[in-house]
Amino acid sequence: MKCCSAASVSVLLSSSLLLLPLLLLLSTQEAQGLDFNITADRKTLSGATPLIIANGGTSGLYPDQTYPAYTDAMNTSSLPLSLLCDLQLTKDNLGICRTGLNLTQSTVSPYFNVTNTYVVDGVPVFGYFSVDYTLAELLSPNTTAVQSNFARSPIFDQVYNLFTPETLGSVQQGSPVTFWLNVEHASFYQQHPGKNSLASYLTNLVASPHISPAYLSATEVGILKLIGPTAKKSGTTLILKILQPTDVEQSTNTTYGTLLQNLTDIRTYASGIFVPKTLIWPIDNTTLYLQAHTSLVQDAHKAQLSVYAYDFANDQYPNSYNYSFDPIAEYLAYVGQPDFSVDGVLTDFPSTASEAIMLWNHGSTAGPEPTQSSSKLVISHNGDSGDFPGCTMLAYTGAISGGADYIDCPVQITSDGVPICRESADLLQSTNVATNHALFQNFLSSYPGFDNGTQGVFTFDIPWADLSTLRATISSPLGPGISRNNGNDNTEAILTLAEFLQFAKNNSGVGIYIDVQNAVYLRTFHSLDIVDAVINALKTANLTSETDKVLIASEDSSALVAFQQAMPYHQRVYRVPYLDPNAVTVTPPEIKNYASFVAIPKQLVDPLNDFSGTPPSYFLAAATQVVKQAHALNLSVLYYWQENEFQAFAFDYRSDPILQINSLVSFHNVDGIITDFPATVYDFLHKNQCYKPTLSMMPANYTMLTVMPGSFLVPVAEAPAPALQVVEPPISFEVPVPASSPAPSPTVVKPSAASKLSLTFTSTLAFASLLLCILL
Ligand SMILES: *[C@@H]1O[C@H](CO)[C@@H](O)[C@H](O)[C@H]1NC(C)=O
Ligand SMILES: *[C@@H]1O[C@H](CO)[C@@H](O)[C@H](O)[C@H]1NC(C)=O
Ligand SMILES: *[C@@H]1O[C@H](CO)[C@@H](O)[C@H](O)[C@H]1NC(C)=O
Ligand SMILES: *[C@@H]1O[C@H](CO)[C@@H](O)[C@H](O)[C@H]1NC(C)=O
Ligand SMILES: *[C@@H]1O[C@H](CO)[C@@H](O)[C@H](O)[C@H]1NC(C)=O
Ligand SMILES: *[C@@H]1O[C@H](CO)[C@@H](O)[C@H](O)[C@H]1NC(C)=O
Ligand SMILES: *[C@@H]1O[C@H](CO)[C@@H](O)[C@H](O)[C@H]1NC(C)=O
Ligand SMILES: *[C@@H]1O[C@H](CO)[C@@H](O)[C@H](O)[C@H]1NC(C)=O
Ligand SMILES: *[C@@H]1O[C@H](CO)[C@@H](O)[C@H](O)[C@H]1NC(C)=O
Ligand SMILES: *[C@@H]1O[C@H](CO)[C@@H](O)[C@H](O)[C@H]1NC(C)=O
Ligand SMILES: *[C@@H]1O[C@H](CO)[C@@H](O)[C@H](O)[C@H]1NC(C)=O
Ligand SMILES: CC(=O)N[C@H]1CO[C@H](CO)[C@@H](O)[C@@H]1O
Repeated sequence: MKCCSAASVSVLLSSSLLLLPLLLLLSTQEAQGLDFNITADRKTLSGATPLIIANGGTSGLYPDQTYPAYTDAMNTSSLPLSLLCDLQLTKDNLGICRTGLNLTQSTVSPYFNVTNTYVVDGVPVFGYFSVDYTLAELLSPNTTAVQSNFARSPIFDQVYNLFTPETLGSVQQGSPVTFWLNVEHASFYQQHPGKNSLASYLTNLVASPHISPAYLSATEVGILKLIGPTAKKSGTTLILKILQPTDVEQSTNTTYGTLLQNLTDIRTYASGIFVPKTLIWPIDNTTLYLQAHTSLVQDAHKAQLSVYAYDFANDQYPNSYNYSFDPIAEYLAYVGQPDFSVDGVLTDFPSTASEAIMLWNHGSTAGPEPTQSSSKLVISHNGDSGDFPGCTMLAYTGAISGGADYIDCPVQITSDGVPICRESADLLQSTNVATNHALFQNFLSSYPGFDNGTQGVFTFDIPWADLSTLRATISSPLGPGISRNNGNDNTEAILTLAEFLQFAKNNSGVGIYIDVQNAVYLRTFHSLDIVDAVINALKTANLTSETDKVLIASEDSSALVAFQQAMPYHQRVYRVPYLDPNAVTVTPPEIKNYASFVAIPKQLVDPLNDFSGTPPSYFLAAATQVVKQAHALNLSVLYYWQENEFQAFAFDYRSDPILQINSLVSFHNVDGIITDFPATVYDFLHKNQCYKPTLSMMPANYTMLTVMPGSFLVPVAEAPAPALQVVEPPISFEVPVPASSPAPSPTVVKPSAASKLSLTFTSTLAFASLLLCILL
C-alpha cells in the first residue's frame, strides 16, 4: 500500500506545436482529491495550504521556462501550484517567457545579431533585448534555452524551445495548476517596442478568457494601477513585487522600503506582496546566522495582504548556517511557524517545497510533532560535523540532540599510544596545527605507504602532551566553494577516546560507534597497537557487556578478528574501503565470520557518472546490487557517508538531500546511515509523514518523488556496471616490533584467512522499479 496517494499532476502536452494549447490529461478525481482541510489551521491569510510557485518550472534541473521544466514541476509538485513566466516583450509587441532583459543569459539563437544599449531604470544596459527580435524569431525551432546557472547541469542546453505566456496560460484550463505572470521593468516596456506597449499587451492578455493569468506580479506600482480594472473583471490577483528596500520603485520614485511602510496603501491596488525571503528572515552576512524574523508577514496579513516569498533554491550558497544545508528546514521556517506562514514560495525546486509543506507538515493541526519509530540507524560521522568542528564536545552534543542513535569516534593514535577521536590521522585537515609553528615544522612529513604519500602532520608522530594543546577546526569536504560554519573554530579541545567513552556513557541510551583506522599500517610501520589501545579504553570504561550499545568498525579484517577474540560480546562492522588498487578481494561468506555489519561507501551504492565523460556527467549511473548482496548474506548494511550539501550527490536528486536519503532508505534499503548531519536523517525517519505514515494524523496525499538510478543516462555505450570490490591489503598482525619501540607488546592475532580473504560482490544492473514510499 502506498503511504500517500498520488495527487501530483500529470500532464501531457501536445507533442511539438508549442503554440497550440496544452492538452491536459488530468483525472478530475485526482483534482478533487485534494483536501485543503488538512491544513485548516495554517497561518496563511486564507488558512489554505501555501502556494508553490515554480520559477520557470523546475528550473533547478532544466533550463527555465521550457517544456520539461514546466511539466516536471507539474509531475513532481503538490498542489496548489502556479507556474511562473517572466514576461519580456518582442519587437512586434508580443510576449515571451525569459528571465532577465539580456536574452543571451539563457537563450541561444542564430537570429541574435543585434545588440543595443537601452536606458533601463535610469541605467544604460547593453545586451541582446527581446524588443529587437520578433516573436517568430524567438519561437523558431533554432532558438533554444540554456541553463543560466553554472552550478547546474548543462546537459539539457540547446534542446528546448521557448514558451509564450499564452501557451502557459492555456495550461490552467481544467487544471488545478495556475499561471503566474511576473512583470519587471514596466517603465522600460511602456516605451519599448512602442508607446504604451506593455499596458496594451497586458490588457489583452488579462482580458482573454481561459488564458488570463491567475496571478500577475509587477515591480512597479503604476502598471498595477493601470491594469487594475481589467484584472478585477478577469479575477486576476495583482501582486506588488518588492525588490531590495533601498531600491527605487520607478513609477513612484520612492524606495521599496518606503512603500512597505504603508501596507494599507499597497492593499488599495494589490492583493499581495512578493518579497525577497530575507525581508522575513534576515541573515547576518558575516556569521551567516539567521536573525530574529521580522513582523512583515503578520503586518501584511493584518492589512489583508498575502505574502509570497522569493529566492528559494536548494543549491543556493551562501545561505544561513541555521538550516544545516537542509532545504526542508528553510521552508519550514517560512511555512511552519506557530504564529505565521507565508502564502506561497517561489522556488527553482518545487518538489522540495512540496516535501516540506505536505510531508513534514509542520504548522498543521497535529499539535505535537508527529514522531514515529524507525528501525534504521542514524550514526554520526565525526559527530554533527556538518555543523561543528568534528569529533568535539560540540559535535557530539549536536549529534545527540539531533537524534543520532550512535555517536562515532574515528580512532587515531598519538606517538605515545593514546587513542584519540579525530576525523583523520592528518591533523592539517581539522585542527589549527598549521598555526602552531613548532609542531608544524617538527612534524610535517609524508610517508610513501600512507595517504598516498600526501604531506601532513600525523597524530602517530606527536605525543599526546603536544597534541592536546591543539584546537579543532571544521572541515568542509566540499569546499572551498561551499564552506561549513567556521564560527566555532579554534575553541574546542581534541578528545581522547577515554573522554569520548565517558561522555557517551553519561548520555544514557546513545550508542557508541568506534571506527578503528589504519590498524595494520600503524602496527607495521610505527609499532603502535591501536587495537590494544581501544580494547584497554573500553575495558577501563567498563564497556564490557553485551548490553552495552557498542559497534566496532575497521577496514582491516585482521583487526576485527582481534576484537572478536578480545571482546566477542561487541558487534563488529567491516568498513569497505573504496578501491585500493593493490588489494586482495575478500569473499562475502568470510566477512560474516568476523562482522555482522558492512559499511559501504557511497561510490559503491550510488555510483556516479564521472565529470569528464560524454554527457550526462554527474548523474547517477545504473543502480548496483551491493546492498542486496550483503543482505543476502545476512549482513546489515551501513551507508557512509551522507552529506547535505548539494554537490555531495548526483543531479538526479535535484540538489535535495532528502531525495537522496529517501533513495537510501526506500530504494536501497540500507539499515543505517552514517552522516555528517544526524538531525536531517533523523527528521526524515521520524518526522516525515510519507516515509512512515502510521502515526500521521492525516493523509498527506503527496508522493515523494522516486529517483530511479540511471534514468538520465543516454543509452549510448553500455555503461560499465560498477563492481563492488571489497579489497584490503594482504596483512597479518604478526609483525615484528622493533626492540627500541616504547609501544606495548603486540597482540599477535592470526586470523585463519585474513591475509587472503577475497570477495567480489559483482554488481548487476537493478531492474527493480521500486516505488518509494511503499509500506512493507
Ligand atoms: C472542509 O471543512 C469544512 C468545515 O468542516 C467543510 O464544510 C468542507 O466541506 C471541507 N472541505 C473539504 C474539501 O473537505
Ligand atoms: C511529466 O509527465 C508527463 C506525462 O506522464 C510526461 O509526458 C512528461 O515527459 C513528464 N515531464 C518530465 C519532465 O518528465
Ligand atoms: C539580423 O538578421 C536578420 C535576419 O535574421 C536580418 O533581417 C537583419 O538585417 C540582421 N540585422 C543585422 C543588424 O545584421
Ligand atoms: C548581455 O550578454 C552579452 C553577451 O552574452 C554581454 O556581453 C553583456 O555584457 C550582457 N549584458 C548585461 C547587462 O549583462
Ligand atoms: C535552423 O535550423 C535548420 C535545421 O538545422 C537550418 O536548416 C536552418 O538554416 C536554420 N535557420 C537559421 C536561421 O539558422
Ligand atoms: C526621484 O527622487 C529623487 C529624490 O528623492 C530626486 O532627486 C529625483 O529627481 C527624482 N526623480 C524623478 C525622475 O522624479
Ligand atoms: C497609508 O495609505 C492609506 C491609503 O492610501 C492612507 O489613507 C493613509 O493615510 C496612509 N498612511 C500613512 C501613515 O501615510
Ligand atoms: C553586510 O550587510 C551590511 C548591512 O546590511 C552591508 O552594509 C554590507 O555591505 C554587507 N556585506 C556584504 C559582504 O554583503
Ligand atoms: C541561528 O544560530 C545561531 C547560532 O547557533 C543562534 O545564535 C541563533 O539564535 C539562530 N537563529 C535563529 C533565528 O534561531
Ligand atoms: C595517488 O597518487 C597518484 C600520483 O599522484 C595518483 O595518480 C593517484 O590517483 C593517487 N591515488 C589516490 C587514491 O589518491
Ligand atoms: C568501572 O568499574 C569499576 C568497578 O566497578 C569502578 O571502580 C570504575 O570506576 C569504573 N570505571 C568507570 C570509568 O566507570
Ligand atoms: C483529502 C483526500 O483526498 N484524502 C485522500 C488521501 O488518500 C487517502 C488514501 O488514498 C484517501 O482515503 C483520502 O480520501
